[in-house]
Order: sequence, then structure tokens, then C-alpha cells
Amino acid sequence: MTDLIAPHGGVLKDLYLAGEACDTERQNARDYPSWDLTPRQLCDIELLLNGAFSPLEGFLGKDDYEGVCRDMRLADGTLWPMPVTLDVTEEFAKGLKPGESIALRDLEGVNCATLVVSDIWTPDRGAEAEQVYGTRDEKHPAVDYLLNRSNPVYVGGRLHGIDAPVHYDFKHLRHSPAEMRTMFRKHSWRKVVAFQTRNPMHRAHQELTFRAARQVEANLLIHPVVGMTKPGDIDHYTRVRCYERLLKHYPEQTTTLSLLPLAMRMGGPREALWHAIIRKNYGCTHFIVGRDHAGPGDDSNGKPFYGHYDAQELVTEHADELGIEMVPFKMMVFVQDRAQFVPADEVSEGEQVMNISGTEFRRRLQEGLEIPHWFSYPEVVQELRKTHPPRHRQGFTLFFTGLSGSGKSTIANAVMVKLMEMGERRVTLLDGDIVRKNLSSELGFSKEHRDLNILRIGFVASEITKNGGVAICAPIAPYASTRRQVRELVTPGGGFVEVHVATPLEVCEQRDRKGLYAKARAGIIKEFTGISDPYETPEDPELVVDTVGVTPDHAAHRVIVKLESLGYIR
Ligand code: PPS
Repeated sequence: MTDLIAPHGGVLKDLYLAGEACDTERQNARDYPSWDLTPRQLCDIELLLNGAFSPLEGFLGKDDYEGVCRDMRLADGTLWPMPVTLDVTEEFAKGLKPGESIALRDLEGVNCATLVVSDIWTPDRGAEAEQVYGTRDEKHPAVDYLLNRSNPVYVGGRLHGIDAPVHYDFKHLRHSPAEMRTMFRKHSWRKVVAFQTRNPMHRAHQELTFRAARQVEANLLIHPVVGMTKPGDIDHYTRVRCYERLLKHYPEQTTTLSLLPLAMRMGGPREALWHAIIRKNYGCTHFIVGRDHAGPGDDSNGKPFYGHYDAQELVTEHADELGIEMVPFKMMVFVQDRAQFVPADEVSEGEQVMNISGTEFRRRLQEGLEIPHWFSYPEVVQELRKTHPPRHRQGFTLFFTGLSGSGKSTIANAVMVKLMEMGERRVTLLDGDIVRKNLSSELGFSKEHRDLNILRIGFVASEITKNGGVAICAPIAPYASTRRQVRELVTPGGGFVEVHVATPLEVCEQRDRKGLYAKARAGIIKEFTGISDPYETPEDPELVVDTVGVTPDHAAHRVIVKLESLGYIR
């Protein structure tokens, strides 16, 4: 474990053990309690071990954590704005004692590091959300993570690095802080300005980075986050190909691209400070902070969580102790008369400004509409179109839900046949009964088993959708939150269309084609949906179909029309 002092960026921690010490610890770790790191913890540990989170030497202990939450300072007073904590289950924490070591493993079971436990405590995660993100609103991705996904117990302690997490993608673009500093030195880059991004870069971003570099007479590091970003963002594979295309439009020898495996929290101002410290550790002298830096968007009431320029203000407040200089920027807009991007505050009166918002850009991609050259380079757009084709070429899941005997299977079958007749995409039918026979034969009808059944359907549907096919699902799916989970599973890879087959219970019972309602009434079948088990009516489905007085053909036709209006078929 070493501290490197380099001309770029001050003291840099390196928490990896070397040589014999490493071999011994690897051997010892076989007997330690072992924790499988979550995807976010894996990102954090990589940046802890390689010094990107210097001066941290491990996951925060209790005193440091409380200081960071309260006033962005470690117990010794050092500025550190973001809690970096190891959350574990109660069950795992139960046997642990301070002074003991634990082994930390990646998804494949490789032992990345060991941690000497200093503290074990149960944090008040609601209070943490309030202190760090200024809200308990679960629309904030980090608050949602904290309150709904993270584990309840924190374990703090010093790390000893054994094997760095492995990446198989874009190896040529991944650098540790030490490697980055060495590269800057080798190229005699005395001043380097870093640009943080989690989005594809278009011409406005390019102009902004040009201006920033010119303004402070520095070289440029394009430093996109490829760890975890905001849910719904464009995947990093696509983005990196876009950055590589864009890089060709920068003057040679001035600019470089490197990927940062950071798990963002979307923490706005605090996150901007954190980003600046990380870039200092990578050897940068300057850091660009634009409008809404690391902003999580709007809260549940439609108001932005943070002010557009709050991040710049907070970084300015701490300018003296940061060790890296901020280059603040306003939003860039395209001025048509000048055929040029300029910061919004430099637009003269009467000049016509053009802008395409992120939402509008996504709409144009989705509908295969034109994206003007002033907005983005054609080769960048081409990369985006490859993985984000218009809706009529995307896969989608058609999810029917409704009571037993409501007509789900009949309509689903008819829709399947109509889609096969069109022949545009491959279609798979995951009907309730088919799934129960082939995927979920061991399951019953308790809430737990129904949820498991639906999540299995969701998993298969998401795979089909991601690969451009159509998955038609027709289970009862009585619980709203499980249907929502399926939607969340599917939408990153394509479309999700929920159809509520809203045939009233009396009609379903009257039909009773399988004789199940009679048995349910007689108490022979327990937990029967609608009779002795709940059905939560969908609140916001894409389509509601009631089969009373409607032929299956007509109901299927309504679904097809809906798919057309949503753009999934032409
Ligand atoms: S769920 O709740 O979504 O997991 O149900 P699903 O997989 O769609 O299975 C429903 C079919 O199983 C038959 N069946 C029951 N349904 C509801 N409740 C109970 N207790 C039950 N027991 C058996 C029933 O025939 C359902 O088929 P459909 O096609 O919906 O009529």
C-alpha cells in the first residue's frame, strides 16, 4: 500500500498489496467471511483501490460517515462530500466483529480485496437521504437506491487490494489515476481540463469543451462515466463508440478520452464536488461544471431537485481547499445567424437561438426523424441509431393482464397470429398456462409464488424484447408492483405495452370455461383470483379491453391499432 506524490493532483493512494503480501492475503482470505459485492459496490471498490477516491483508504467508518453526511467532512476535517459505504445484510453482519477481516468478491467470485472491519452499524438511511441529497423523495435515484435497494447494515474499514475488478470492454480506454498522471507527464500536459459526462456528446458539448480548454490554455480529458449512471441513460457501449467518433473532430494531440467506472449518485452539488476531487486524483488541474451538473431531474411534484447552477456555487465555496480549479459554463445554445454554439448568457438580443432538448432528441431517435447536422455529427447519430432504432424496428413486450377467464389468452393468440401474418418480427407467446407448464411447474398461487412466476415471465420477455422480438405475455399478474417491476425490466431494451383485459368478474364467472370458479366458490380451490385472492386493477395501462359483446377478432384488432399508434408497427 503506497502513497504516490505526483506533480499532478497531490497525494494518491494505492491500496493494492504487492508481491508476497498479496499472495499471503489471497491465501488467508479463503478463511474469511465472504461478501459478494453489489454492482455499485464493485464500482466503488475499484475507485477506492486505485486511488481515484484518495484520500479514502476503505469504506467509510461510522465517524467519517457521520461527518460526511452532516457537513461533507471526514472525521479529520478533510473535505469529502459523498458517503462511500459498504452495505450488507443483517444476516452477514450478525457474525462480524471489529478487527476481523472479510473477503470482498466480484460477480464471478474473484476476491478483489479484503477489509479489516473497524465499524458495524445500522444507519438511519432516511436521515442520510435528507442530509446528503436534501430529500426523501424516492424519485431521486440515490434516495430510491438508499431506501429500497441498499442493505440495512454498514461495515466500515481499511481495504487491502488483491485483484483489480476485470473489464473486458474498451480496455484501451481504461486508466488508473496513476496511469493517467504518467500519461500527462509523458506528454508534458501541464494543465488538463476534465469534462464529465453520462450522455452521448453532441456539437454543443464539443464547443463547450473547446472553449473551456482555450480559456484556461489546457489540454482536454474527456472523462465519461461508464459505471452506473441515471436509470434510463443510453448504455455505455453505445456512448463510448460515439465518443470515439467525436474524438476525431478534435485537433490531434490536444485531447484524450478515458473511461471512469464511477457509480454516480446523481447528487447534484455534492456530486459536482466529488467529481472535482476524483478528477484531481486523476491528475487534472481543471474541471468543467456546467448547468445542472449530475442533476437527478425533477421531483415528484415536477420541481427540479436542485437549482440549475447550485453545483457551481457549492464548488466555488470550496475552491480554496479543492486543489483543482472549476471552469464554470452556462448552457450552450446554437445561434442560427452566427451558425455557432455560444453560452446562453452571450446571446445578443434579437438573435435566433435553436435548441433540441434531450427529450426531443430521444423522440426523434425513436421515430426515426431527422437530426440536424448543426446538432450532432452524422457518424455519432449513426452509432446511436444502430442501438436505438425507431420504434417500428425495436422489440417490445405486449403484456395482457386480467382475471382468469377474462379472454387474455384468446386475444393474445389472435394478436400473435396477426403479427406473424405481418412478418416483421419474431413473436413468442408466454401465455399463463404455457408458462405454468414449462417455466413455473413447481409454483402454486401464493403471493410469493405468483410474483416469482411473473418475474420469470418478465425476465424471458425482457430478453426477447432486447433482441428485437415480440413477447406476448398473458398471465393474470394480479399485483401492481410486480407488473411495474416487469415494466422496469423490459423498458431499457425496448417497448412495454400493458393491456388490461377488463372483463368483469361476474362475466368471467358466468363463462367459467374451466369450471374453476365453481370450485373456488365451493372452497375446493383456495386463493382463487377475484374470489378468495386479490386482483389489483391496473391504474395506467396503455389499453383497456372489455370483452363483453366484442369478438376476439375485434379485441385483437384494437390491440393492433394501439401498437400502430404507438409506432411499434407500421
Ligand atoms: S398468476 O397469478 O399470474 O401467477 O397466474 P397465472 O400464471 O396466469 O395462472 C393462472 C391460471 O391458473 C389457473 N389457476 C388459478 N388462477 C388463479 N388463482 C388460482 N388459485 C388458480 N389456480 C389455478 C387458471 O386456470 C389460470 O388460467 P387463466 O388462463 O388465467 O384462466
